[in-house]
Amino acid sequence: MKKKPLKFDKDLFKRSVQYNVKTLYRKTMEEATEQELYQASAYALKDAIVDHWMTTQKKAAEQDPKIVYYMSMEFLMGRAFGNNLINLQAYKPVKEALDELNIDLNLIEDQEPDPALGNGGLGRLAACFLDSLSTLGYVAYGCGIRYKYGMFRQKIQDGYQVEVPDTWLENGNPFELRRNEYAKEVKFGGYVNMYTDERGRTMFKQEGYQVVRAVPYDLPVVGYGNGVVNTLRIWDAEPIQCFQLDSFDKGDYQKAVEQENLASQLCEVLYPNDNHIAGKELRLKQQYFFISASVQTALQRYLKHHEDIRKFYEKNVFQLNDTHPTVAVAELMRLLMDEYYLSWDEAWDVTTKTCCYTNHTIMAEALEKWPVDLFQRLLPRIYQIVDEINRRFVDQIMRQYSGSAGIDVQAKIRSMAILYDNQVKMAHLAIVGGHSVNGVARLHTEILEKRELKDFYEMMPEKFNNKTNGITQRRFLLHANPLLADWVTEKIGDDWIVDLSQMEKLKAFADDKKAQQEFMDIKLQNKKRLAKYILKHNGIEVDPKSIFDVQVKRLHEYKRQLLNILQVIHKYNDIKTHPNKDFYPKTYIFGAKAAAGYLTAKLTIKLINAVADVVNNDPDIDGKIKVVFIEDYKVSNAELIFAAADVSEQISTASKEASGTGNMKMMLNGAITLGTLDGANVEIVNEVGEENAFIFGLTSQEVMDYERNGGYNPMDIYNSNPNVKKVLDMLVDGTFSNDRELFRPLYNCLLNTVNSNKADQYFILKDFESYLEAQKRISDAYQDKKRWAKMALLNTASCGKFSSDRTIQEYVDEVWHLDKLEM
Ligand code: C3B
Repeated sequence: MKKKPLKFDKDLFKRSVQYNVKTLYRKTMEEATEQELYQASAYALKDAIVDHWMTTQKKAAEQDPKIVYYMSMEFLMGRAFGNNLINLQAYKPVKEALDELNIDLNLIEDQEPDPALGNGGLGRLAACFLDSLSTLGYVAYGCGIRYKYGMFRQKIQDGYQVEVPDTWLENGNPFELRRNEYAKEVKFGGYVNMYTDERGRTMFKQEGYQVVRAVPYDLPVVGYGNGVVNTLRIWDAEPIQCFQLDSFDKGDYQKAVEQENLASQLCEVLYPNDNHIAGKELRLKQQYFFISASVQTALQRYLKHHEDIRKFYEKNVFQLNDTHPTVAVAELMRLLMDEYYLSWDEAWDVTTKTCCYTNHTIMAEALEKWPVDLFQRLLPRIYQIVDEINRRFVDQIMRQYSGSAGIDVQAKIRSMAILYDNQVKMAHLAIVGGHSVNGVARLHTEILEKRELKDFYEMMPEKFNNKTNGITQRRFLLHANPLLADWVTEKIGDDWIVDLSQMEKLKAFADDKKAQQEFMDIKLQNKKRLAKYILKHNGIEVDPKSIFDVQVKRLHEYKRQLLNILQVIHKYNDIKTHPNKDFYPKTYIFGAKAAAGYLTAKLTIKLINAVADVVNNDPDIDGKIKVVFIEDYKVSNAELIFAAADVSEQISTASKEASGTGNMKMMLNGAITLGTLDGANVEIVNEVGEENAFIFGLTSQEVMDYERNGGYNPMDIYNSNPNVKKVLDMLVDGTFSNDRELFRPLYNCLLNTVNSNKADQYFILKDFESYLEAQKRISDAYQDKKRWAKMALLNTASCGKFSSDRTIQEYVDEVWHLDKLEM
């Protein structure tokens, strides 16, 4: 039976906008600025959402379903206004209402700052998961931090990245609700006192600590068309009001000031590192801060309607998004023992049955390890608990393996202990303290089991499972690409919006000439839309008829933007030396932020821009290739970019990209993958067929074999391959900079061992020829219009598996066991 669409009162919305303009700004509609009109509209929309939000709360209280707390340092939500309209099925009435008020919906949408409380894939995945949880009707809380400054805004000046603070809260956030009544205290530092309480129990008490007040702000997460509204709860820190005048006398003045400082610093800024840990003390404070507040809330919420805290896990599950929230294991133990008087064994039973951990990377520099002294100083009681967890776990290792023939018990302890080498290993804590460990794509999970976490897998195989990532089609097709969304609906109906496997039905149109033509026309329209954006923001004119070859993602050596730009340089040489060779025009589009302290990444951005300057302005090239670096890549412009991509560059060194999700977003929009057999690319190729993707390069097995044998010698390639030699020499011969030494570090990375990093540790030169050959196959394929259209269409038709709805349903069925809310 077809569900009825949600009701939306258009007239009420209209009146509410007018009323808001008046009461918020004391202005008439004509006087209001675009920003004010946005705010007034957003508040009006929030009114409509709040009704559903309250209903959801009420039903949840009645039905008492099991719920998930998705704990994450990052939620890269992107703009809320348009997405909420979509999920409320209110896009049309709101557009009409605004039209009648003479307000342009698109302009309004553009007034919203892009909430960027995340770095990249991991944060965006969390946002997609929340969307799917609501849409599937599961009760969930996202738990995170309300950073005052999110991911920095990127400016490109003279080709260099410049970081500008992201002041997303400048005008307030109309969608958020401050919840004073749920504020919590979080304690840092001091020491632990042991005492015997009146009932003769040994108790532990933290004293001499600093305390901050955690204040939650709730954001609604609207499900598609079902009236379910979940909550993203992000915490802000405030000082506790304890600044008493007599504190001078008590010598507490200094402490009071420190406490204020701590509160004001805690939630200032998101650390802008992706797949890399800076190891800063403040970061650990951030982690404990939002975890302590969230775990306290979860326990209290449960006890409102339940008696026995020992059964907490029957109604609650914590999913730890990478190791960043792992301190939750020890915090839950602490609260259960110190505040709710459970024994160690009872608390451990609850904790392990509640916690689950997702691993998102095997990059060594992303592994969280905290120095013991820092951890102990900052979290003395938590440290005691971790120490005891570790002691018991090491005991268990010894019991299990001592006396087993051929097993080195000490080696097992070295590789698995939580405390070792004066470090607290957060991944180990997460594995030991929970009942589920998952990777984010089949290949990634396999590498975890066979290599990275081999010893854990052997000891506790039942914990390990795979959950291949997914993305929400509501944002990345329905909102981002309305032309294609309408076309799909016209062909196969609109069930795909909540069931992406329906896309398969499009396969029937793969050879249909008319459908192919329509599909490619839509792509062209989207390319024109992006070309306009590029002209406006970069001042570069690009030809929408050229192949749009797109690599947008964080800048990281393992993602190999350098391989891409080296290939562009080669193409440039090729065109200059063979001006009459047949060549189909290509536009290479890049977008990427580099972590502020990551010099190689920043230099790569400069190189891309320098190459763009030379190539785009060389009359010999005559527009055959263009290079565009899109400034400030973020969720909002990503939506435009994905819709316009012909080629999706997914060229990480095989084994390094845990999954990738941009690959799925582009596939959904009919782009063809040019990639290595890495992460979820493997599964993409599996779904769409090898003939509908362009695969190249070393396999993960080959990469890992080289790594085991100490790498390879890139000099051999440099000396034997004239193409490679020429391209590399151009980095240091003044072609792209008057300062010949500017790009020397990149040249050196590729050819020499630098700071214990192997020469070309990401196998760029090793994969170079194979990559060129794949690029060539693309140009050939594109010139066969029918063939390309069919391939592109089949990509959209084969993306069913990559919906985050599927991923979430797998988590629910295999790990979380949540109950669906009945609305
Ligand atoms: C990323 C990985 O690099 C991606 O391969 C993966 O698709 C996403 O997570 C989501 O699982 N990742 C990240 O963005 N930040 C990290 N610190 C670690 C992994």
